[in-house]
Amino acid sequence: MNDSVPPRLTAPTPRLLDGIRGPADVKALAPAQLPLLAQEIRDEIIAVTSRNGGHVGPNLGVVELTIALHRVFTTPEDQFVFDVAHQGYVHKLLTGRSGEFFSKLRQSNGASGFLYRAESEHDSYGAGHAGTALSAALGMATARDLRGSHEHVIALCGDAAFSCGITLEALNNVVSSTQRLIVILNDNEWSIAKNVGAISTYLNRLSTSPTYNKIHHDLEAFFRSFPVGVEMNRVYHKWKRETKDFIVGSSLFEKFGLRYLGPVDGHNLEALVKNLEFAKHSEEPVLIHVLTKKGKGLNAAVNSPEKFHGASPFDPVTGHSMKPASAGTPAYQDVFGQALVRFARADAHIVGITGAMPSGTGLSHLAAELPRQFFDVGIAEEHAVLFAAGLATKGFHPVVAIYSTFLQRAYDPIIHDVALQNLPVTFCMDRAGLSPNDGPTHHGLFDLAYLRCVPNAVVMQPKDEDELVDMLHTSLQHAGPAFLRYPRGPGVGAKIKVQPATLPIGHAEVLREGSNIMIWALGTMVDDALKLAARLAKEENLSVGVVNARFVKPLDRTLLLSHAACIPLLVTMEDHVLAGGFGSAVLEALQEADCPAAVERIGWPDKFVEHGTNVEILRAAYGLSPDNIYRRVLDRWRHRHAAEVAADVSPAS
Ligand SMILES: Cc1ncc(C[n+]2csc(CCOP(=O)(O)OP(=O)(O)O)c2C)c(N)n1
Repeated sequence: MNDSVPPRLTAPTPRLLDGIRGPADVKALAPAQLPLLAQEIRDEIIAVTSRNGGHVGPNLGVVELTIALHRVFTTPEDQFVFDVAHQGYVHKLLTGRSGEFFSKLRQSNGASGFLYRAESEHDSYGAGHAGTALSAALGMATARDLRGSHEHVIALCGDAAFSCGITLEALNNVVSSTQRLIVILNDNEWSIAKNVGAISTYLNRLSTSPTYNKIHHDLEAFFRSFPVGVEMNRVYHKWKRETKDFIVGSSLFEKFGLRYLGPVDGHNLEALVKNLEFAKHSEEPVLIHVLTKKGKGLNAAVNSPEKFHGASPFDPVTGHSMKPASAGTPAYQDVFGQALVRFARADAHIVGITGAMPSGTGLSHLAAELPRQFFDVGIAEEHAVLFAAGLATKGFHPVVAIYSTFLQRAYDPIIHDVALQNLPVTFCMDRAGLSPNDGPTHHGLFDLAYLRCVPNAVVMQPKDEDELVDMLHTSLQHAGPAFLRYPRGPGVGAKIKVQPATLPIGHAEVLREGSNIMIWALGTMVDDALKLAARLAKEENLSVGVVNARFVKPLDRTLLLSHAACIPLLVTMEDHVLAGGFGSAVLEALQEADCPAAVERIGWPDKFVEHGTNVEILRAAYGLSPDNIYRRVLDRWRHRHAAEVAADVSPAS
C-alpha cells in the first residue's frame, strides 16, 4: 500500500462535491473522476474539522472505502451500519448533507458528529459507542431474511471494535442467523491509541505475512489482465482463498463461518469496488479485510494518529492545536492522572485500568511513569471491571478510569462482581455532565441514577480539582467500591494542596450560611450555586446558603434534615438527569424522615440532550442557564413565601 500523502490536485470550480446531492450522483461519476472527488472530500473534512474539531483521522482514512460503498450499494435501501459512527463524515457528504449543514458539524443546528436515524434516511443505524455494529447489522440482516426482502446489510467495523466482547458475540452468531451479511474490517492498526491485545497482533500477522502478500499481489496482477466480471472475481477469490489457506491456514473469520477476502488496499478504489462487488453477489457471509491509513491526506494526522483521532480545532496546514489555552488551568483528567501517579508511586498495590482511552482518562501519566501498574484492556469495559474485581480480591486497589457514558456498558459487573463482594475498586468517571459537541451518546448524565441504587457504592463528585485529589485519596483508603464523577475539560483553577485530605465519607460541606434558601449543590454546580446565592442576596435581599454536597451516597442526612427543619426552601443543583439523581436522593431522604420540606430541583430533564456548540448554549436550550435557574428559584421562593404569609393570616392558624 502506498502510504504517502497524495499530491494535491487543484480542484476546478465548481467542485465535484458540490454536485453530489445523493448516492446516485456518486454512481454517475466516471471512475477517473473519483480520485478528485476523494481529494475534495478530504479537503472539506480538513477545512471543517480544523474549525470545529472532530474525528479527523478516522474519516480521512475511509474516504475511498465510503466512496466505493456508495458506488456498489444503494442507500437508503441497502443498509450501512458504521461502528461508533465517528467515521461517518464521508457518508454524510455523499448523502446530501454537504454545504452549510456539514460546515456546522458538531455545532448547534449542524450535522452530528455521529450517525442518527433522525438526521437522514441514509443513516440506517445510530451509534456513538463502540462494538455495536456487527450485532445490529446481524439483526437487520435477519429481519430482511424473515421479511423476505433483498437489501444488502453491510457492517463497517474498525480493528479495535473487534476487541469488543459484543463484536465477538455477534461474530459467534453470524452463520446461525443469516447467509447474507457483509462485514468490512477497517484495519488501521489504531484504536484511539495504538490498538492492543491478541486480536490486534493476529490482524497484524494476517495483513503482513510476506509470503502470502507476495503471492496475493502476483495473483491480483495476473487477474487484472482479464476483463473484470463477477465470474472472474469468483475464480480469483477461490484461487486466492486456497492459496492463502495453504500458506497461512484458514483465518479466524473463516473458522466463524465467514468468507475472508483480503487484505485489500483501502485506498485503492478499483480493488475496493471489485471486492465489494464480489461480496454483494456472495451467497455466504463475507468479511473484507481492508487496510487503511488513519489520517490519510493530512501529514500531521498520519504522524499523530492518537491526537487526530478526535481533534480539537487545529491549524489545517501545520496541524497545531488552536484550542484556547484555558489560562493554564489543567483538565480534570490530567489532575486525576497526575495525582494517581503520586499515590501509585507510594503504593505498588494501586493499579490503573483503562478501556482504550489512556489519554482521554489521564491514565497516560501512569502509563508513562509506572507502566507495570497500568493496564489498557482495549474497548472492553465489562472486562475492565471484572479484571479489576479479580485484582481487588488479591489485595490490589484498582482504579478503573472510564468515561461516565462508557461505564454504562459495565453495569452488571459493577453490581454482580464489585459491589456485591464489596471490593475496593475506585471508579473514576470523566465526562460526567455534557460532552456538548458529541451529543447524546456521549453525555454523562445517567451515572448517579444507575449507581445510587447499588448497595455498598460510595458516590461522590468534587467541586474542584483539589477536592478531586482529596476524593481519590479518600477512595483509595476506602475498603469498598467508590465512584468519582467529574466533568470534561479544565477545572476551576483551584490550587492543589501538598497533602491531600481524607474526607469523612457521607459528610457535606457548608460553604455559605443562609436562612431563607439553602442550595445543596453537587460538583460543578457548586460554583453556579455560589453565584446564584450572591445574586439572590444582592438583588432580592435574601439570605441564601450553599452546601457542597460532596457525597450523593451516602448523603449527609443529618445536615440535610437540620436545614429542612428551619429553612423554608431547599434547592438542589446537579449536572445530571433529575430522574434518580442527586435531587431525587434528597427527596427520598426527606420523605423517609417524614419531613415536608419545599424542594426545587435543578437538573437535566427526562430527554436525550442533543449535541450543540457548547455547554452554555445547551444549558440555555433546556432551561438551565444561570438566568433561567435564577428565575425558577426566585419564583419558587415567592410562591413559597406567599403561601407562608397566607397560612400566617388564615383564621385557622
Ligand atoms: C464503549 C465505548 N468505549 C470507548 C469508546 C471510545 N472510542 C471511540 S472510537 C474508539 C476507537 C475505535 O477504533 P476502531 O474501531 O479501530 O476505529 P478507528 O477509529 O480506528 O477507525 C474508541 C476507543 C467508545 N466510543 N465506546
